[in-house]
Amino acid sequence: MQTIDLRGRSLSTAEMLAAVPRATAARAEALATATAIVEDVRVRGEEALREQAERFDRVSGHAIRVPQEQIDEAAAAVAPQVRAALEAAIDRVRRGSAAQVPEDRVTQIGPGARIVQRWQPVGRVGVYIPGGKAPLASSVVMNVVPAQVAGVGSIALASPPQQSEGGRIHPTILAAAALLGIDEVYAIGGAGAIGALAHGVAGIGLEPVDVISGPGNNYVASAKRAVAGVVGTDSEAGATEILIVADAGADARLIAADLISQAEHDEQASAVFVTDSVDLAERVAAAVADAAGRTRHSVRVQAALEGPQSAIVLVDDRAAAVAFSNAYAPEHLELHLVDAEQAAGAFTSAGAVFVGDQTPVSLGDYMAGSNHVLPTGGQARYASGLGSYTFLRPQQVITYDHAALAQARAGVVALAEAEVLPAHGEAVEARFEPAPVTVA
Ligand code: HSO
Ligand code: ZN
Repeated sequence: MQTIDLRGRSLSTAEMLAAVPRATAARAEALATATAIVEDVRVRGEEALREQAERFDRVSGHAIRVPQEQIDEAAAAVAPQVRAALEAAIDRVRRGSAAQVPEDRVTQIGPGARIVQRWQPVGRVGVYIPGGKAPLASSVVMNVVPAQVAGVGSIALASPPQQSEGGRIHPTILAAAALLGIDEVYAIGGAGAIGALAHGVAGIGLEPVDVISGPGNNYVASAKRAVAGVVGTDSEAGATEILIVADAGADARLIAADLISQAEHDEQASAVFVTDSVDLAERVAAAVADAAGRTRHSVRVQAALEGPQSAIVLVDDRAAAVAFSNAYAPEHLELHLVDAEQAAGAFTSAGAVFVGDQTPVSLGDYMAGSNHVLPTGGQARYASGLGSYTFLRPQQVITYDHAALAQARAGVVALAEAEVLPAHGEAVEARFEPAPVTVA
């Protein structure tokens, strides 16, 4: 890993970001391709899906709507320890997600004037789970549970047909779906799946959804952009990121293990370590060099750690570490600090904050009860991770009686006249005029 020494320099946000630039996806070409694929599915439905499956997944003649027996079989066949872990994860994420459902609130603006702020679940959600480098069964849990907790009544899941499984989707993904009670599953991959969920596919009985969530590659992310305005989507997922802030007393071996754990996802993953201790920086560099060569996916891990997007960053002090982290706005932030709990309040921009050295990101990936779908690429400056609120729409319900309307009458008329929209005022005035006498 490269070491970048920012000590003695006072940098702007832009300069800090330029010091450790993130890998950027080539969006233009992917967007053009994904848009064409989505459009083809919208127009030609099942025929387009079958052609795409042959072209991209090398699969043909498969069942696009996964039969219930296959879902049941997958649940029965999953290894007992994986089943137990999935069940525990579901329970923990369910409890974590419950806190993300706001209470309805009533505001009394005046006597007889009431606003209810309520939270309405969307009607139908499509969850996309990729098949690529890793079968992300945990992502099934992280997307489906918050939607269920939000009260979404209808959930469909799509995942690519696997050539190695004879055109079925990955069995662990199917098992996770079964444990969550999902019975509407489609073997459709990539941008085509996003098009199918957004527009529906009449031939296979797939009804359009209201919100699509779930991870995916550049083409899937681009397809979500292509269906913007048709459905809601979760925030755009980029390569995984971890930023660790530590002080002199931290354990270099644990820091190295956590950097490597997220580098394992992708060659483009970012692993950034920020400290004011030169000694710790050297020990972490050595620990990473030692462990990265021995891990199962060492080629991928080393590519991520040697890339310009990963670095050990030396800063002057705690304040500089906070400033760097908040500017970077990492997907995952770990604090290995003596006073980690008190310090956490200052780190305001991160998808999720993992406090203390016994709270690794990989715990959050599976079992913490928090959600692992988090904003990447600096989106944590303005966006949040996936949660029950992703599937809820805040909606105001307004109720005034005649006396309360009378209180607001003059204000409506004055503003309506100022905006030269007199019919607005007249609509209120109509309530204060005697009803015309109708002669029979
Ligand atoms: N760390 C990933 C999520 C994940 N990890 C799924 C393992 N499985 C999100 O950035
Ligand atoms: Zn992970």
